[in-house]
Amino acid sequence: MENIIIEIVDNIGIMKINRPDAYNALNKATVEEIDDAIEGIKQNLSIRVLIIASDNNFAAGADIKEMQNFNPEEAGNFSFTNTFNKIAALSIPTIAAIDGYALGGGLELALTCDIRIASETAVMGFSEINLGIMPGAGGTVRATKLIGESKAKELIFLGQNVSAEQAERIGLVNMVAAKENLMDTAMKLAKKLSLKAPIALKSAKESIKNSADKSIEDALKYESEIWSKLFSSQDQKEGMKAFLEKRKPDFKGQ
Ligand code: CO8
Repeated sequence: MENIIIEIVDNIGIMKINRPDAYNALNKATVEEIDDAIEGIKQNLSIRVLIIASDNNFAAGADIKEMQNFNPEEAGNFSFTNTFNKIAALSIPTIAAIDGYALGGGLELALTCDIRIASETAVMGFSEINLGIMPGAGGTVRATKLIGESKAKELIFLGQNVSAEQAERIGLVNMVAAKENLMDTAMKLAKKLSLKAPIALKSAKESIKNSADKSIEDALKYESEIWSKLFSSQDQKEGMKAFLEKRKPDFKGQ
C-alpha cells in the first residue's frame, strides 16, 4: 500500500491516509487501497474498532488534479460512494480522528464513521461548491441526517469552513481534543469500545441505522427483534454474570 498506512494495536485497527504532499487528498489509487483495507478489516475478526486518521491533515478532499478534466462518465467511475458505503456499513464501531483540513470528500470520509473527534485546530467544510461541483460521496445525505437540513444547506451551499469548536456546537463532531492529544483521545475511546460486547455493539449499530430508513413502528419492532436475539449470545450471559459477581466482564464476541 503506497497511499495508506494500516496499523493494528491490540484489537484496534488504525487507517491513515499518507499523501502529505497533497494534504492527503483522495485520488483513485488511495480510495482503491482504502477499499482493499476495508475488505481486510471485515475479514479480521480480531479488530473490534477502526480509527480513521491522518497525520496533520485528515484529507483535503478528492484530488482536484485528477478530477479536473473528467467527463461525467469518468466522474461517475471515480465515485468514492461504494467504498465510503462499505466503511459506513462496517459492523464494528468506527472513529474519525480529524486533524488539520477535512474538506470536501475528506469530510465525507469522516461522516462515514460513527464518532468524530476533531483536534482544536481542525478545519472542516464542504468546499465543493467553490469548485463548481457538490458533495458526491454521501455528504448531502449523511450531513443532512447528522446536523439537520438547514445547517447542512448552510455548509454545503456556502462552502465555508468551520472550526472544531463550531463543528462541535452543530453536532458535526462529537468532541474536540488538543492537537497533541488527538490520537490518544481516539485510542482511549477505541479501547473503551473494544472492551464492550461486540455482538451487542453490532446490533445497536444495526438498529440505529435501521431507524433512519423506517417508520418509528417498524424500527421499534426491529429493535425488539434483535434485542431479544442477544440473549442467545455468551456475551449476554457473561455481562450479566459479571455484574452480579461484581467484576468486569470479559466479552469474547460470541
Ligand atoms: N487535490 C489535489 N491537491 C491538493 C488538494 C486537493 N483536494 N488540496 C491540496 N492539494 C495540494 C495543493 O495542490 C498543493 O500541492 P503543490 O504543492 O503541488 O502545489 C499542496 O496540496 C498544498 O496545498 P496549498 O499550497 O493550497 O496549501 P495551503 O496551506 O495554502 O491551503 C488548503 C490548504 C486550504 C487545504 C488548500 O489546498 C485547498 O483549498 N485545497 C482544496 C480543498 C478542496 O477544495 N477540497 C474539495 C475537493 S472536491 C471534493 O472533495 C469532491 C468530493 C466529491 C466526491 C468525490 C468522489 C466522487
